[in-house]
Amino acid sequence: MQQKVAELEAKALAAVAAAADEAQLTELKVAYLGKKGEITQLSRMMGQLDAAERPAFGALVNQVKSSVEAAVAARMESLQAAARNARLQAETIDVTLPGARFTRGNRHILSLVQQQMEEIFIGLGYQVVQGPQVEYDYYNFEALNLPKDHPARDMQDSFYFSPNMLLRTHTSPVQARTMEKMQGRLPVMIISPGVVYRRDDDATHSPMFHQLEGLVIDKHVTFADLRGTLLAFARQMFGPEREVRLRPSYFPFTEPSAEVDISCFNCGGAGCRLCKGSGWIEILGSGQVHPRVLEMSGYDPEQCSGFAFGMGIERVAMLKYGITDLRLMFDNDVRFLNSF
Ligand code: 2NM
Repeated sequence: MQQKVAELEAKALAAVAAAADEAQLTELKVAYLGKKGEITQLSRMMGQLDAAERPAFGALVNQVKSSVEAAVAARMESLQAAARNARLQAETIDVTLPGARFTRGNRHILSLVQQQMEEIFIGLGYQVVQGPQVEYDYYNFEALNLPKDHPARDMQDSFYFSPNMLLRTHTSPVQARTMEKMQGRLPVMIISPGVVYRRDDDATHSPMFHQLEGLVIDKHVTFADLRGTLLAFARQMFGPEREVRLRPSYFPFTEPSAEVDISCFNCGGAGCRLCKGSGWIEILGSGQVHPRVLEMSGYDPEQCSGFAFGMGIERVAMLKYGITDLRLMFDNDVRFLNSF
C-alpha cells in the first residue's frame, strides 16, 4: 500500500517537473489533486485498512498531497517567470527613438495683443475695468450723449433683446458705469478692453469684435495730455520712432474729437502699400469728454475735465502682425492660431 503511494508521488512529481506550460500544469493539478484526482482518491482506500493502520496512512497521504501541491506551485512560478522572460526578450525597446511629441497650445492672437495693450496702459497708471456684454440702452447710448435718432440706436444696427437691452456696441458703457460708481471722485484713469457687437458682417467687419477704450478725468486734463498719452502708447506698441497726428473728427461723447494716426512703421512715413502712400495709419478715435457726459455721470465739467479714446484690438493685431484678413482671427484654423 505504502509502496503504491510512494510510486504515485514519484509519478506525480515527475509529471509536474516535466510540465511544458501553464495549461499543461493546470491539467496535471486537476488530474492529481482535483476532486476526483488520483491523490485525492487515495483517502477512499482508507476503508480497506485496519483501524490501527489508518492514522499513519492518513498522515502519509496528507504529506504526499502537500509535497505535490508545493511542487505544482513551484513549477507554476518558474513557468510564469520563463514566460515573462521570453516576452521581455522579444520586446526590445530602443531608448534612442524620439519620444511622442507633446504639442503645446498658445494664447489666441487677440488675447496676446489685448494683454500687450493692457500692460502698456497699466504702466501709465491705468486700472483695467470690465463690464457686462448685455447692456442697458441707458449706459450704451443715453449716458454717452447719443441722441435717440442716432443710427447706432437703430434696431437694424445693433443686437437688441428688448427695447432697452442690447449687446453693447462699444465698451464706453463701462466708462459710464465707472464714472457713476466713482461719484465724482478724482482721478479716474481706466481702460476697458473687451468684446463688442454690431450688425456688420463682411471682409473687414465682424459682428463680434474687440475694443479697448480709455478714460481719464481729473482737474486740468488737456488735449496735450491726450496727445502725450497716445504717443507713449504708439511708441511702446509700434516702435520708439513713431509719431502721432491728430485730425478733427466727431463723436457724440467727445468735444472736440480727433482721429489719431501713427506714422507708418513699415516705411517710416515715406509712403508704402501698408499706409496707402500717405505715411500715416489711422489707429484710433479720441477726444475731450463731452461736458454733458461728465454731468450725466456725476462729474462737474466746471471742476474737472477728461479725455477718452477707443480702438479696435483686431485692427491693432492686424497692423502689428501683418494680418490681411480679419476673418482669419475667427476661423480657428490652428495652423494660423499657432503661428503667434
Ligand atoms: C472712442 C472715441 C472717442 C469714448 C468716450 C468715452 C466716455 F465714456 F468717456 F464718454 N468712452 N470712450 C471714446 C471717445 C471712444 O472710440 C473710437
